[in-house]
Amino acid sequence: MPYQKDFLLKAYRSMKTIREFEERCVKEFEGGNIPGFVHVSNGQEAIAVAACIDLSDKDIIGSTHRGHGHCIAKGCDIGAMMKEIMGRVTGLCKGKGGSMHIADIDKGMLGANAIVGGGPPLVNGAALAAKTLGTKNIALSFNGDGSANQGTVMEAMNMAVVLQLPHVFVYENNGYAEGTAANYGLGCDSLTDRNAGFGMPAECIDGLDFFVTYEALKVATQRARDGGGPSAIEAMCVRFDGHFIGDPQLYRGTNEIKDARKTQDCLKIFRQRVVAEGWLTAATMNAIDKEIMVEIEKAVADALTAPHPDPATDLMSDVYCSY
Ligand SMILES: Cc1ncc(C[n+]2csc(CCOP(=O)(O)OP(=O)(O)O)c2C)c(N)n1
Ligand SMILES: [Mg+2]
Repeated sequence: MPYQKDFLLKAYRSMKTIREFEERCVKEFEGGNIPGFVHVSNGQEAIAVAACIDLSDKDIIGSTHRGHGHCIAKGCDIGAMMKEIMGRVTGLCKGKGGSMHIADIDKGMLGANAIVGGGPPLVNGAALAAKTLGTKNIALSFNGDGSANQGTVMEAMNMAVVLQLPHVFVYENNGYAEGTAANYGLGCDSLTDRNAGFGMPAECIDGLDFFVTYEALKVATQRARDGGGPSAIEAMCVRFDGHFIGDPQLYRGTNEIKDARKTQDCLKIFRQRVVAEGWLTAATMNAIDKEIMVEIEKAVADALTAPHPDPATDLMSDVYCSY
């Protein structure tokens, strides 16, 4: 078999954890337990996991406003994440960041980012540091289709080519930027052609297929590690929920989401493939599902009873960072 069993189990566990974590965030938000604004990434799990599964903690990723899946794929603790999302002091960022600002430097997770297009310039910095220090580590930015049209992203792509940085630009093309269709927001026919125009290898792949995505990422990350410079991968995918939890999604077709959940579910596609190939059994994956549900239940229960930050002591701390 072309993949180790441990690898397949890790990939499935990670994707399924993201799925259930996100579905639970929807419920907790609707129940009033999560403050602010939350963007979930269910439907896009294959890309996050395929991109991160081979990375070390020293390899850096930069995320977006839709970042829970990237954090989980990079190894962040889901208990600490749930506390962060619920604004608790024992959260990953002491409850001060919330859903859109989760960071975990120990895991190489540079941060989610509420600024669309804010990630790639920071990830260029991490890539430049790796190149300058000769660490052989790489940096990877996740980007939405909408963010591709931001000046910051284009500047970062150009700079990455000029400096030949070990930066892999991953585009999660889920068809929408808020309510704007990707093919309306893009001024040319193909994002991938435009990415290639910056002077880096660029390809468009099926982001619903974990294996296709993994193989493409493997080539791009190895190229970066070997000093071959940046690459861009546009992974086509589907956003199962609204732009934010509570989005009425009037801009989508009546059956679009229902159909996508039926026929464009990367987890179902993964399960069908591994069972058909005889690589994993349904029973093994069902057992993992049960374990994940227990972990998520615990993460939520712990978060709900965790203390909030204390304005008297926590409000003015962590405002500046010193190096
Ligand atoms: C600089 C900036 N402009 C606008 C916004 C508002 N905004 C938040 S998410 C978003 C759409 C992003 O779309 P995309 O990059 O495709 O990511 P997706 O939400 O599909 O994951 C916009 C316009 C923002 N947060 N930052
Ligand atoms: Mg999008």
